[in-house]
Amino acid sequence: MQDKVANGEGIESWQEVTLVYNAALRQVQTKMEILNDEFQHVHQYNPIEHIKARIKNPESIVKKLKRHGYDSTIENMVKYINDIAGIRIICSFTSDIYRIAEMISEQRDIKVIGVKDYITYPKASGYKSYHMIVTVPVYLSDRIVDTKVEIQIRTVAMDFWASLEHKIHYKFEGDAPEHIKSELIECSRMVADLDARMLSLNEEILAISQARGGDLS
Ligand code: 0O2
Repeated sequence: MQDKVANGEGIESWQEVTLVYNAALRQVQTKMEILNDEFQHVHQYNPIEHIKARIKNPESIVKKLKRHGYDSTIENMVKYINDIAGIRIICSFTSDIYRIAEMISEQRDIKVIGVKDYITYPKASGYKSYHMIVTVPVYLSDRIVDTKVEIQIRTVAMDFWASLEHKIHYKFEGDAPEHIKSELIECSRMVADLDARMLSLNEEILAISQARGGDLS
C-alpha cells in the first residue's frame, strides 16, 4: 500500500514537479471531459466549450514567489504557488460555470481547498472568473501525492476580455495608462451585459423548444 503524503511533500526537483503536476493536470482534464460527455448524454447539451491546460513556466513561478516574499526553492513552489498546474474551462453561459463548479466539488477524489468567485465579486480591474484550488491524488509507485491544481472557469466572453487584459497588463508591467484601464472596465461591463443577454436568449430558446416537445428545428 502506498503512503499518502500531503501537498507535494517529497518533491525535490523541477523534473519531479513537472512529472507530478502534469499527472494531476491530465487527471483533472480527463475528469472534465468525462463529465462533459456524460452531461451531453443525459441532457443533450455540452456545458464545456473547451479546456486549456498548462504548467506554469519556472520564470513565472519564481516571479510570483518573489512577489510574495519567498525564496525560490522547490519547497516554497509546492507550498505557496497554487497554480503550478492550471486548467481553464471555457463555457458558453454564466449558469454553466456554477454547474461545472458543483460537478467538480462533488467528485469524490477531488478536494476543494479554496474558491474565489470573481464573478459575483469581480476584481477592480473588471476581471471575472470562478477560481477553484483543488487537490487530486497522484499515484506514484511508492506514494500518493495530493497535488494542487487551479481550475479557472469562465465564459467565452470573459475569457476574451481576460486574455487581452493579461496582454496589456504584461505590456505595461502592471501600469497601463488610465484611459486604457477605464476602457477595459467599460468593456468588462459590456461583457457582463452580453453574457446576461445571451443567457436569457438561451433560456427563451430552451423554453420554446420544450413547449414544442424538445425539437426547435
Ligand atoms: P499569470 O501570469 O496568469 O500566471 P493565490 O493563488 O491565492 O495565492 P493568486 O495567484 O494571485 O493568489 O490568486 P488569483 O487571484 O486566484 O489569481 C490566479 C490567476 O488568475 C492569476 O495568475 C491570473 O492568471 C488570473 N488572474 C487573476 N487576476 C487577474 C486579472 O485581474 N486579470 C487577468 N487577466 N487574469 C487574472 P498569476 O500568477 O497572477 O498570473
